[in-house]
Amino acid sequence: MRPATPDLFADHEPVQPPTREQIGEQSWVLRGFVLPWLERLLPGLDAVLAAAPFRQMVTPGGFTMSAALSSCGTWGWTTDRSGYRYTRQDPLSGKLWPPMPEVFLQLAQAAAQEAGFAGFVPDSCLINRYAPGAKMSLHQDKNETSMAAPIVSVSLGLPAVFLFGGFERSDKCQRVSLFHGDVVIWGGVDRLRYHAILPIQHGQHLRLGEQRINFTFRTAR
Ligand SMILES: O=C(O)CCC(=O)C(=O)O
Repeated sequence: MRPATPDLFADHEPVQPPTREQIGEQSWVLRGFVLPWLERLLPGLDAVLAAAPFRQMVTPGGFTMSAALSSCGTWGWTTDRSGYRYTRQDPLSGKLWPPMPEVFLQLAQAAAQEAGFAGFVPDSCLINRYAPGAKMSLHQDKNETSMAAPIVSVSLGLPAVFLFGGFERSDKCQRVSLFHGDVVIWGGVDRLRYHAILPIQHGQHLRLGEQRINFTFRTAR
């Protein structure tokens, strides 16, 4: 029998076995991969945000990013008028970025391994918060010292359209719909592919409300 009221604490997504979609020679989407980790992941997220709350950063060009950011791990990705870079300290508090919760590391490593990147050791987890209308413009991830490690990107909350392009800004992009619990991994020959997030549509996610949260795991140094 269906419950009379919806269970606000249940995940809305139907439980399906995780599937793997290849979007590039060394690029994969792991559908629903995060769902079994969620109950351990969200308290870790709360702890990181208590120490390093979301804030909107300014690009070197003087634009305020629509996504709000936080970070954990040894290195946090930051931007201001003087450029994009990784820092050990949170520029807001002057303190070290909070440590990466063990469950974050385990999830990132398990996802990387599933996509053929065994031995991934991220030292940085950028956390992006997108309210409806927020987006991430087309870019390459190239502030890292080495391109040997993959990027592991976790989606939670509202859905998004991820654009996955080529090696030139003008290359045609694939449109990949991402849902709560999906992970995208790209590395190796695909490591420098352009990518973007289209503006998030209005909606309510039963677990995370009116937002999309993304974790981007990288090896910065
Ligand atoms: O939110 C996403 O899925 C992608 C984030 C991203 O591309 C980045 O932080 O560099």
